[in-house]
Amino acid sequence: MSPIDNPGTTTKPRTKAKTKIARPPLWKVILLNDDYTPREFVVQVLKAVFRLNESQSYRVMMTAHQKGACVIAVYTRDVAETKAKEATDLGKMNGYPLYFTTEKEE
Ligand code: TYC
Repeated sequence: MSPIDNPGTTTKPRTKAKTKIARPPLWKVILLNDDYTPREFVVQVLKAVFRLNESQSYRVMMTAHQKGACVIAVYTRDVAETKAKEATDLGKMNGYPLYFTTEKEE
């Protein structure tokens, strides 16, 4: 607040070094299209692993279906890699080639 806004106050320059905490880099989880996994199965996996609701899941699935890939969400590296593996494994367990990959956000 300036001394004009609030007479009697002034702002001193900071002398003490303030520790800045860098934000951790974020990683994208990307859904890749394939020709075999049923659309409804993709939607179920998106809801279960990424906590998307029905319409968010449907939109992500359709974007991957039409464009080849779709970014689902961003997380810290560990979380992104764990979720991508969990989701890919769910497909594998059901005999589908469904694939999720991760990529560092620039
Ligand atoms: N292309 C699949 C089909 O036609 C559906 C699908 C959509 C699969 C998105 C994977 O990431 C995907 N049954």
